[in-house]
Amino acid sequence: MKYFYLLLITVFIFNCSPKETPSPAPLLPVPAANQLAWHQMELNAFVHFTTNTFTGKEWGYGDESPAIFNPTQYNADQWVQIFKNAGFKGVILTCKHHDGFCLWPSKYTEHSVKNSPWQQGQGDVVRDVMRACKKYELKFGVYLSPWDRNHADYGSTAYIDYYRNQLNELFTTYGPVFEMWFDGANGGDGYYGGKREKRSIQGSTYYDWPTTLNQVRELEPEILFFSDAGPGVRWVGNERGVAGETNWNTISPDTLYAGKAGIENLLNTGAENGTHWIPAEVDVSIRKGWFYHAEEDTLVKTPEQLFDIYLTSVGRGSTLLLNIPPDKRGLVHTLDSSSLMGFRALLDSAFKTNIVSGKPVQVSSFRGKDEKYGASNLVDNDAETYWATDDAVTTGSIEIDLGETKPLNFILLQEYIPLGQRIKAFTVEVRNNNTWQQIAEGTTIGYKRILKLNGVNSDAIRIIITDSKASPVISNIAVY
Ligand code: FUL
Repeated sequence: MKYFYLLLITVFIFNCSPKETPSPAPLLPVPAANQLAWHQMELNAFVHFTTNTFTGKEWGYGDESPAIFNPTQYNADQWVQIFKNAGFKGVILTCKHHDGFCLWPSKYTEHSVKNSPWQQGQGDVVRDVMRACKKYELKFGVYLSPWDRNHADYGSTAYIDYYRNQLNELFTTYGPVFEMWFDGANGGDGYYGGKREKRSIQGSTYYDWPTTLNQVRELEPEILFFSDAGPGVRWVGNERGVAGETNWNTISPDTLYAGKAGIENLLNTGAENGTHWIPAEVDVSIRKGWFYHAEEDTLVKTPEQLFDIYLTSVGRGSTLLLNIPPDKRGLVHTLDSSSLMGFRALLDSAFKTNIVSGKPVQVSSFRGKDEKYGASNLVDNDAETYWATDDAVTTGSIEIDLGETKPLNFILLQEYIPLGQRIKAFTVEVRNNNTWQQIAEGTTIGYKRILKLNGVNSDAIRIIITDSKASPVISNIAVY
């Protein structure tokens, strides 16, 4: 009998204790762990450096002599230290561009630094950049152009073996590698071991990417592959630094492949009901070209231009891959580094003081009336807590009292993307003399969305989620 009462009491206590409201079910597809880490990097540096730096070309023909590669004051540490100071989190190096010249002493070709006068043929740019990345704690990534205008076998299966051998060489000699770039460009003509002809390949099948990717994954399981179609990260569809104002991280990759024409608009916006999480990466050069050319010294993007690019890339939920090409000396030119430092200063000042941090927030509703999903999660500076609504609720409003009238320059919103990308449309309103006025609107949010508020004065701000694929889940709102 004693035990019976004990059991009754236990059942009673169990039923009275408050039930945990289950968190929202993920809205598939969701990012993999390596994609999530990539989103959080936000700013990466791209480095284009090869014989083009010395010939003044953008696409070397493939007949350049290794003898012309001879930087006089080369210092990869200088590059990476500048990138670090600018706030970059990773570096992707063109280990081989379309001209086929290899920046490491590959045993599979003579067309490499081992036949250059530079460091008496003992130099290795890939090794040096990797080491500098370790030193400055940036992640290291590689670009290995599939199109090779130097190689005699390009166009046949023998070249695919060559390409795979080189990947094997790179991934067993250097690393870890966080991202690998597969460029879709192919202009057809080239040196091709002296044949000097045009070679066409079938872009959808020639490279047999699945086999190649699996080979690399065996050596580097966490790697993210970039190409037009992913599978880890997709191209944003332009080289101007502009992600779609509507930017879904999702897309259906089955009919896409690197280099396929006519898919730029789709890549730019992604697809609301895409089957895979393949976020867009925004690649753009600080200069007109991808390689250093002295005559483009006057065309280095200004800090203000770089800041605008930040808003149209990171501010639209993408990661920015900004190309900074070393010059003929093998150094990042001061024009580029000054511009980068100016850019950093603009970022630091624009996003210095989040005036809604810890402020009182009112929301239209929150999930299960459970504080775990309450409004304060939006302004607690904790990326792991979020505001969420009940499953059936796909709209809502968030109102933040500023306590006094202040000029507002930017609003920054972040969805909790481990549960998928959900929000389709929202508006931003400000209050003045007790009257609300809409001052901005947006569509998707994703990992991060930043909207300009142009210094409008206000004593409260309201975000209205007007449409969402599923109940909205927002981890962070900041106002500057
Ligand atoms: C393009 C290439 O053709 C350019 O030279 C550059 O490498 C850019 C990042 O990708 O497809």
